[in-house]
Amino acid sequence: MTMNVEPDRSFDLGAYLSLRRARIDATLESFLAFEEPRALYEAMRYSLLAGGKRLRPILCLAACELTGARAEIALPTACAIEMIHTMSLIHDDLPAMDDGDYRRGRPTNHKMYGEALAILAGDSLLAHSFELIARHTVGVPAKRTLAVVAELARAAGPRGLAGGQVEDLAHEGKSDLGADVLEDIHTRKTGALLEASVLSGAILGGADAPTKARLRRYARRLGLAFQIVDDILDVTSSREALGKCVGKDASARKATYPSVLGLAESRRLAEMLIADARSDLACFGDRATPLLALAESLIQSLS
Ligand code: GRG
Repeated sequence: MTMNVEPDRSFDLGAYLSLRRARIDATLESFLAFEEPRALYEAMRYSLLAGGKRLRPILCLAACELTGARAEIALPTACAIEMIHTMSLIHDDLPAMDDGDYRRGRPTNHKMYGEALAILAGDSLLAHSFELIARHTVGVPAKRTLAVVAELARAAGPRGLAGGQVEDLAHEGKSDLGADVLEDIHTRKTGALLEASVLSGAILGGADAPTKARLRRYARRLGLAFQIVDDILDVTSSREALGKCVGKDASARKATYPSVLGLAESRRLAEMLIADARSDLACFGDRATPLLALAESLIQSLS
């Protein structure tokens, strides 16, 4: 049953997000200073520091704070997560994958640096992210750091991003997919990293098992709703508004939520998932305010 959780109207999500983004952007910059080979660092920094909503690191910090710990202890992990996400965007845009030419408001990585360097920039961001967690996580028992490494490696690998992408490519051009297949693809391709972002913050903060289970449910529902909203905006929004190519799903004849369920039903499903995600947080009271507001803002991005 969905519990009604009233949003805290006094919470200024816009101000919260700006502050968090600024902190994450500054830390990302410091974790990826130029070294040799300069061309490789340039390509890595080009996509990583190009902006982006920084949703995943913000979720990680918010989940850490929900446990009562300081967000600061999760900052290296939050930045590592953004590196893994950026790697997936660079690789997703490659000609062998989605063949995108515009991302985060600028030409895609391979358009700027060529395919070889784009692949290596993605690989380097992935490897660098784990080095960052191992070297820079302080004030946390090593067991928690190890659990975070396992959580993120799982999310990036065959059970997460990579596996979801393989499934997605395999189903290209098939318009008769069932909603269950679509859910499986997106749970891995998009949901796994969002889930791992929330869980990593909770693990670092020392969450107990029931807290982790509730946050995992919240993150799963949020992750699926996020992909549904992304699919809807690919149909209804513009390249200028999103900073990335739109309409590509239809031209690649991809099965998406709007193509399988229709726009209205997709929207209804996203709203239901967000309502359920919010009720997963009911027992946390005020400590869940940022996570609640983030879920709410996802639905508002459709209006
Ligand atoms: C090499 C281990 C390995 C994995 C790569 C390419 C790939 C496998 C997976 C693709 C994953 C992918 C790009 C999923 C789409 C997720 C999505 C909706 C991205 C958009 O996220 P936003 O809106 O983007 O948060 P910004 O730019 O704001 O960060």
